[in-house]
Amino acid sequence: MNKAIKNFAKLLGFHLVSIVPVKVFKNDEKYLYDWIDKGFAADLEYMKKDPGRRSDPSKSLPEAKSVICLAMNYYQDREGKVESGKVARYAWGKDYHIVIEKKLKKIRQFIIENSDGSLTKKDFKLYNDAGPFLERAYAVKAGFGFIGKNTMLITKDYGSWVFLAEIITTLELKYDDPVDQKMSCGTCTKCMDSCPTKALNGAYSVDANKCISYQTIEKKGAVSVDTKGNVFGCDICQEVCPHNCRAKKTDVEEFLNHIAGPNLDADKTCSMSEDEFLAKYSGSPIKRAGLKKLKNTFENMV
Ligand code: B12
Repeated sequence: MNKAIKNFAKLLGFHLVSIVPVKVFKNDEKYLYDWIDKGFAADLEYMKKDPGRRSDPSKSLPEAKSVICLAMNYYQDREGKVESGKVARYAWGKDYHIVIEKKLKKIRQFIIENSDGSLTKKDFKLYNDAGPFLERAYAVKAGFGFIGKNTMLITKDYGSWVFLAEIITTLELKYDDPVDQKMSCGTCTKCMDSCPTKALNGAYSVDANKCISYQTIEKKGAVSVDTKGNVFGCDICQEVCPHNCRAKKTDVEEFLNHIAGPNLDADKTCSMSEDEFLAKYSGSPIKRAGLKKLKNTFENMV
């Protein structure tokens, strides 16, 4: 079953797959509580709600035994130098939540059909970003890579340009024994030095209040920092990372077929009606910020 699941996930387009037993991440939990206590979660209320669930999967699925960890490469090159209206790479094509959720459901169905008949959907939790789960901590356990000073999970083959997802199940599986890839940031501090708002206020620590990604996507009011031409998300701490010399162009069609693309035009965006916006960005992550916020971010751009 271990091999069959991994083969099936690869066929669906996942680039990394590893199956590990459930674990409570006590150390990472400390970092999470500390991060919340310092106010670094800003207005991300979902991060403050019962944080203990994030380090202990059995709080969401009591009989949880195994975690199938998955990663998907989404990297694409930005051609030419654009100074304004930049969109973070993760949002150029179709929303990864939609793309990945479909595939997670297919894997769940595959497992149900290929097991002894006792499993139902209730024996699974499918997580991808929105789940109450420390995804990066599990990705390290799965052997995908290490956590960099920019807090990103950095892999050997794709750098940090991967989305993470997990399937938690009550099914006991044969587990992988990931090899430690012995990678680290060493003495490099390029990400911290390059973050224009100093959101990376120490190694392994992001203050969401200052992070351009939070400011341009999640923050309810207007941006209060110079977003350096970024209108939706920010990739600076990944672009400067030397480990990302290993980035490879994604082969996922849904990401290659652009909806928003690498940048938005200020005039076109600011003259759009709400209906035009919803029609153009249906299925795109851009919808999360909403038209009002995008217009506002353009207006506040230096
Ligand atoms: C909240 C959140 C945000 C917030 C806060 C970011 C943050 N660093 O916490 C905001 C809105 C700012 C954000 C931005 C982005 N995000 Co985000 N985000 C999340 C979310 C939902 C939770 C992260 C979390 O738990 N934060 C709490 C802190 C405490 O945890 P952490 O940063 O992961 O830190 C871990 C380690 O650093 C470690 N740690 C902490 N201190 C120390 C100290 C030492 C010494 C050591 C060794 C370790 C260590 O402990 C923590 C737990 O393992 C996850 C999805 C998920 N469910 O996990 C996606 C996720 C982390 N985001 C993701 C992405 C893609 C982004 C952006 C790149 C998007 C963009 N281009 O704009 C940026 C990157 C900014 C950055 N450098 O983090 C991906 C990252 C994939 C990867 N390769 O790592 C995730 C995993 C979503 C996904 N499913 O793919 N995000």
